Amino acid sequence: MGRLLPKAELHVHIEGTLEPELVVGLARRNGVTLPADGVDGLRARYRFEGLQSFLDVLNANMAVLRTERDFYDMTLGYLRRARDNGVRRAEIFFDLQAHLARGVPMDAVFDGLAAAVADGERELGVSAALLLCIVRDRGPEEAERVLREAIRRHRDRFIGIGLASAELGHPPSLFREVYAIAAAEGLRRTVHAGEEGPPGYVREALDLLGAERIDHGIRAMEDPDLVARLRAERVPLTVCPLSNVRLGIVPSLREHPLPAMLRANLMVTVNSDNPAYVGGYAEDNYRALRDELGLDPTTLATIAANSFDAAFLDPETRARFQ
Ligand code: ES4
Ligand code: ZN
Repeated sequence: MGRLLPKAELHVHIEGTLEPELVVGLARRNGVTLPADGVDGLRARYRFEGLQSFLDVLNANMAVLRTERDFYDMTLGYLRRARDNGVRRAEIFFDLQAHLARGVPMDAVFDGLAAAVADGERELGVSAALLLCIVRDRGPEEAERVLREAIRRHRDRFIGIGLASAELGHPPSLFREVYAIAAAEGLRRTVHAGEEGPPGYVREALDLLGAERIDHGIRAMEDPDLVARLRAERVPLTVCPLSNVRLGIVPSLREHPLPAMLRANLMVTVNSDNPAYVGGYAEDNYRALRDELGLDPTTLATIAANSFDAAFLDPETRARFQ
């Protein structure tokens, strides 16, 4: 593994790391009936036409997650594969609201995730931390209530929040109060914006939510003034090339804006997003950029260095893991 670039993965949804084999195993263990039979039946559904068609499949498969042990197994499995991809630091989103909505107790989610994070660091040498990901299409009231409860009961188990799921029609401006609560708690703040949504959503994330990073942000390229601002303020963008192609956000890797983003001197990082669904983990994304877009070793090393600069990481921990 020494030949792999050491990297930080800043944009990965833990529910999106559930490989079909584990979905089937957990369904059996928990007596959950799936919408398709077996690994091949599940895989046949992994053809997406936009973000919503992906989210529908992701949410259906999530039904197999019931117990603390399920969350532990999923997360430690991801951390093993991340380590094999050269990941030294992982900042992991989890969809707490989705699990609560299915009747999973909040403690089961946090206990399982946190135990895997601790074991991953000890047994695998991967530094990991959790980002509570607000499910934007469930609206700001529930988000606020769940965040307050998570802070009250599990504040020391997550380092920040994100905002994801269906972007269009659910602008960042709706979540001002949620992000104000997070800021007051000293939580780090990142926001999915400019994946399917317009450049204005990226501006809102920065101006109204105090976003410290933008997840995706590819549609910012449509707005030259915004590009200039992202460059001047060195706002990290957690770009997910294979995800964008597989979800049909961009037609092909050749047409992906990432090279233009690099030419514009934006602070780009490369991430897997939902590796079990989109055809690759962190190193698979780096390799595709090298093999299909011809990015040179210096550029790839810059992207990897950016990932540590953009991580929510104190200097001491960084020195131990980078
Ligand atoms: C997501 Cl690719 C993407 N975009 C927005 N929300 C998400 N949740 C999981 N994957
Ligand atoms: Zn995402």
